Amino acid sequence: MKNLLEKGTRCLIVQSEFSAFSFWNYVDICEIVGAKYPAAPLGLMTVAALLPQQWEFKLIDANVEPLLDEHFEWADIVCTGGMLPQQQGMFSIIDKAHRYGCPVVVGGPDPTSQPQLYRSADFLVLGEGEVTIPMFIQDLGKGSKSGEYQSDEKADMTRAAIPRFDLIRFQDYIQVGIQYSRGCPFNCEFCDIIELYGRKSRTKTPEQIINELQTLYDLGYRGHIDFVDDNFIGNQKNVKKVLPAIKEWSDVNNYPFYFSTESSINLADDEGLLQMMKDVDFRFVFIGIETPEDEILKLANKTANLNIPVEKAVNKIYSYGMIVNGGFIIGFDNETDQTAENMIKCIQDSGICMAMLGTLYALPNTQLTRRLKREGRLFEDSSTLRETNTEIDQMTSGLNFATTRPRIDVLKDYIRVIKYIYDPKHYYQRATYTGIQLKPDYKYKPTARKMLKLTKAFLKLCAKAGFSKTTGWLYWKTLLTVIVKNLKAIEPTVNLAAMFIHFHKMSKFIIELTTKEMKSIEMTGEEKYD
Ligand code: B12
Ligand code: SF4
Repeated sequence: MKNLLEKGTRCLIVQSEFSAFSFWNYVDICEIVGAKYPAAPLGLMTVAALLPQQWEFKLIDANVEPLLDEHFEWADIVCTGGMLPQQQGMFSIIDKAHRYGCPVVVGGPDPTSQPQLYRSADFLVLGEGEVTIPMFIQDLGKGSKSGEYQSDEKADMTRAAIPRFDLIRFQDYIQVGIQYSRGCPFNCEFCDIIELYGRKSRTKTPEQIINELQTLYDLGYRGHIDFVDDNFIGNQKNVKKVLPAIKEWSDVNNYPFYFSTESSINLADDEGLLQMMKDVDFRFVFIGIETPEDEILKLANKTANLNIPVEKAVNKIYSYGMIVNGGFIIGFDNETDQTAENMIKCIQDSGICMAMLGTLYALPNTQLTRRLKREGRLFEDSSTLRETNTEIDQMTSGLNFATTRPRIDVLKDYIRVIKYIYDPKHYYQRATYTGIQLKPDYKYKPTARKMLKLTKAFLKLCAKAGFSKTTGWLYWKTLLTVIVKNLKAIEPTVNLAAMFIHFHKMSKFIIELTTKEMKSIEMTGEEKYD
């Protein structure tokens, strides 16, 4: 067998496919703007940067191009990794690579959380690649044919490698990710971030971030960059150092990028920080709101959100030009008959269009999972995905445990909220509200070529949403209202209007699946449900 550490070893890196019905997989919007998938596979580009650089790499993202037999014929070694919804995809890549006689290396969040499921792979490289990939390479050099590598050590982000952005085609994606920090200081019961990455927010240095921006710039990338951090403001001291550095670099380079990220809701308390984000053109921020009910937040230990009026916080962020996308959860212990109503009011009053409402999912290796297990409530095989067509993300595969309220009531509430918030009239009401509140000051200006592409996309959108029976009138009314009341916010409002195409499709799918599940509970009876 070939010594795999040799120069020229051909390494196939595969990102397996996500379901088209996932909340995050807005393929219709990709089609309108001429891309194939929303987000580039940052984890695997990072892995490529950590593997021996004398190797030859091919990164195939099955979300943007088909994975072919010839790719396996080409390869000496295959690497794959990913999250829970990619489980079946990863299993089939392992099988296929073996059929072609290639050793397989797996890593990433799901193999790290449940390595027992991936023992058919030759090498399990778990946890943070910065720590475990060197262990794997060392073993490979000694001629090992298999191995499992895990470490309690957390990666020193100040020594992180620049991801191999050169391995993808930028035009396939709407956004490219970069990572500034890992970990989060909070301690929410259902969260696996703190288990995987710890409660200390470890950051890169401003110089590293500037180097990554410069690399993307030199490779010709322009446009949307997503900071994929678990909580961008988790290290408040450091984030205030990196933002001025980004501003200085952007000033010199004429603002070639605009940004989005994830943050805890206390962002709204810090106007200085909000201004710094506005100054470098942050346009979207995803916030885990989960529920507006303090009693439930307390039980879930989501202390960051306690006593914070959501509508006020969201409005503050709008006033700095950033659209708020929110994560919401139904299915917590302590919920009542009022929960659905409270949730609807919170989403509608704050104008959050992109409201990702899921049922509570006890992710493997979380405090919640351990508690439910102790209480005898966690279902067996609760985190093995069998039905790839229906088990997509927590919007369709949550509640993997016995609920305190009757399960059927939780599901009824779930459908009720989804139906309400993704009803065209209610959705467009929120888009109008956000469009009026938002105070953007966009710095990034697309090139003439990109502008032409965007104009084409806008016309396509007008044809699709503006002349549809369901949304036609609402679409034009929203656009006109925002043109009259807050012209500066017309571009983000158009984006929100576009996203409805995806949410409409996705909500119908969720309602259908959940209704089926409810029927099956009615037939089998709640107590037999497992
Ligand atoms: C950005 C992001 C997304 C983006 C983009 C995803 C993409 N295309 O890459 C979007 C928004 C689309 C997304 C969606 C979802 N996500 Co997500 N996402 C993230 C996030 C915040 C960052 C991912 C990232 O790029 N990290 C930076 C890179 C460098 O880290 P990494 O990928 O972990 O890779 C490192 C190691 O894991 C390892 N590694 C990774 N792969 C491999 C492979 C090999 C061979 C080796 C050796 C090592 C290795 O080495 C890398 C360097 O250390 C993570 C949280 C996190 N901190 O990672 C959640 C996370 C990965 N997502 C998660 C989940 C559950 C989802 C969703 C199912 C629902 C949700 N929570 O939103 C959906 C499903 C996606 C879909 N389309 O169906 C979970 C996964 C949990 C699990 N146990 O599997 C995480 C951990 C967060 C969470 N708790 O919600 N996600
Ligand atoms: S704030 Fe978000 S990332 Fe931090 S512990 Fe809570 S759920 Fe996890």
